[in-house]
Amino acid sequence: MACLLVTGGAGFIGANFVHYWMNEYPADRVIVLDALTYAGNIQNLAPVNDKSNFRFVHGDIGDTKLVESLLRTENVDTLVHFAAESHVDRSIAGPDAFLETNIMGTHSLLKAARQVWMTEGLNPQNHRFHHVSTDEVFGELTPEEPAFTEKTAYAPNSPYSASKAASDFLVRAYHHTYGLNVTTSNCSNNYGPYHFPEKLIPLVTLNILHGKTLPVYGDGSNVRDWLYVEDHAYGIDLVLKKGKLGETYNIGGVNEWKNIDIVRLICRLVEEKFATDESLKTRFPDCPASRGEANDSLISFVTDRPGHDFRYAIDTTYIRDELGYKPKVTFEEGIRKTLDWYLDNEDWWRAVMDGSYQDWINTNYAQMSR
Ligand code: NAD
Ligand code: TDX
Repeated sequence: MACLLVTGGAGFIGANFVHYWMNEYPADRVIVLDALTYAGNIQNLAPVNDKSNFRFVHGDIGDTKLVESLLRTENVDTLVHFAAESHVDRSIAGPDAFLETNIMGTHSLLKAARQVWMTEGLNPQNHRFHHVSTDEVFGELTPEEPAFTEKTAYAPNSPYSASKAASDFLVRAYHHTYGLNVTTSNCSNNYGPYHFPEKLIPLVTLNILHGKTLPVYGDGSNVRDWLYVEDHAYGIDLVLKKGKLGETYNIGGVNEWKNIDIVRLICRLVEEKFATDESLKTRFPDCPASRGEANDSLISFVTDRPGHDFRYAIDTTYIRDELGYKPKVTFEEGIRKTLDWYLDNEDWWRAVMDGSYQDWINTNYAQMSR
């Protein structure tokens, strides 16, 4: 039986990882450490909160003493580090929080792990620090350039990606210098349940339902490689089980899409849903599809993101050949599942959008944080 400390487990990918792990490995113990920033949502963990092998701790990864005490008292052997400031646009508007959490926060975790696992000798051999990172550290590609491999030089372009690159280097340094058992994964764009509606796919989905403008940056030709979030969890699982210490692994969907094509696809899938389910017209009267109109009439090309990376693409040869990784969910299937999830979980996104889940946290987290 393993005991995992999952940082940022109340966020989008972290929560999906917790659900994946507790389903796959029900005998393991999982502790989530999360500061519940605007992006963290305790409701994302509601399905597991009552389990005796789960614990939620409300706290900051920058609190090194708290992390050390959790590692000791819970006898943690595996730390999976998701906690971060993750939205590129916010990093452009205000980089400070990104440097604080993504760089200093990661360093705080590394210090705590080294102290407890190596200096104090709890799990001196059998420990793992897994760092969750992004393909954005490699910078941008032209349409012709080959996809990012693990050997591509780092060239981060936004304050977000620069802060993630710095954290990747710190993780590398703690392995090289101190011998901490680390692995890192650099993943492409994720989508799926619990995705915070400031990011492209949930934002577009919910704006269509409400008949609001769909803001497409620039001319919409920027390209991202999309991966269903459960397939990211599966990739991390393989790295934890079979990955080489000190190694980095790229995880991706080999699934490149122009932003404008994704937006048009979601417009079309919502129209299909409305055509087969009359009740949606009553629930979402402002959606163009409710009046039999085209959803893509909502598209508006807006001022581009400053420094907007043109294209990301991941070469997954290494993780495929070394660890046998292959995504399980096709894009068509994943995007339909995601749309269904948003239609089935209106309470979740309404609370996220009107901020009332923050009130809910204030009254309820004390009971959940134990
Ligand atoms: P998210 O913004 O949805 O969630 C981040 C979580 O971290 C939240 O629960 C937040 O409360 C928590 N957090 C933030 N600061 C904290 C702090 N100081 N202490 C403790 N908890 C804190 O992010 P996400 O999209 O789930 O991304 C998770 C990780 O995966 C990040 O490291 C991100 O860089 C990486 N990543 C994301 C994507 C993507 O497409 N979203 C792709 C590749 C890699
Ligand atoms: O309103 C929008 N309009 C738009 O055209 C938004 C929010 C985004 N976009 C574009 C910008 C990007 O080219 O869509 C693309 C995707 O944007 P985001 O959802 O903000 O994701 P991105 O900037 O690609 O970063 C994401 O993937 C890599 C995550 O937020 C990062 O945390 C992760 O590391």
